[in-house]
Amino acid sequence: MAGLGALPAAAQGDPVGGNGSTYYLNDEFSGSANTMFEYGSITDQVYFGDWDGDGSDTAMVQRGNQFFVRNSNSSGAADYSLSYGDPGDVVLVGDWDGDGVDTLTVRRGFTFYVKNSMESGVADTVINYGNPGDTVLVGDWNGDAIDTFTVRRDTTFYVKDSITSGVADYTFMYGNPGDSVLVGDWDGNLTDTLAVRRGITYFLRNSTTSGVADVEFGYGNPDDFAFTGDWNADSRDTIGVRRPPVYAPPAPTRPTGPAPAADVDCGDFSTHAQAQAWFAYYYPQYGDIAGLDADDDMTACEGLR
Ligand SMILES: [Ca+2]
Ligand SMILES: [Ca+2]
Ligand SMILES: [Ca+2]
Ligand SMILES: [Ca+2]
Repeated sequence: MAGLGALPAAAQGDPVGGNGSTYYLNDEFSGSANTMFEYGSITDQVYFGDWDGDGSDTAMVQRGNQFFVRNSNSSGAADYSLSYGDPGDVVLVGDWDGDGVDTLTVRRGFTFYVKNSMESGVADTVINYGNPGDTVLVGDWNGDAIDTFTVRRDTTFYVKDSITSGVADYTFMYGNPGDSVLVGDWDGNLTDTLAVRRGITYFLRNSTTSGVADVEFGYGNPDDFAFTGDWNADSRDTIGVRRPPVYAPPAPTRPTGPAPAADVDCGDFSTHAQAQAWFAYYYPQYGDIAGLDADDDMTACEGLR
């Protein structure tokens, strides 16, 4: 195991959602944050995980099929980047092999392409689970240090304890159909369980069985976007929030459908501004499909300046 012998962190494996570049992490089930930092841009897709196996979960942003990883919960630039999957893929984060390091899985429909290293390359394991429209949660439901998938349908959770194709190992019910659901190891017993969030109130449960909340507390603002992880490497997961800017810009217009033909080049634009606008429109969904940014600095067609 990498790191200092700390227990593997168990972050929520889904994207954080929302917008904003300011993050408030809370190490207790209390009303006040312990840590605040800025990372990435306000429209980035953001994930939290333990990328270096030191026991604490930190941020990663996704732009196209590139992932920019930060290993500390402080303001600053990415420590490294990698590419995985295709631009527009939704990824899940977890420790699929129990080595204490969180890595990526690309989900396409009900097929999961599991990768066990934070390196560019092809999947290590491919499985099928659930239906294409299902909501999927990631956690270590049985305490064997390996994160696996649970499918949510309304208030029923279909738990699978291995990275294999097949039916659920068991099911349980929690919360209401419209609840926002979070995953974490709230009590430090090595198993992940659920919380639901209603406004600023969090209802934690410490077992994957049907029943009522064990812990209830309030944190943050109603328009925050909540996520979970172990911020201080004490092997207990707690809540963090992503706070929208005071004047949130409208969500950027995104292209839909298949990528456009990539036979565009810098000679097709008369100004740098036109080339940059074309690049900025397609890049988040499809990457640099036309090769306008040969030096990867996010500035297209420098020659037109
Ligand atoms: Ca791992
Ligand atoms: Ca497990
Ligand atoms: Ca637990
Ligand atoms: Ca913690």
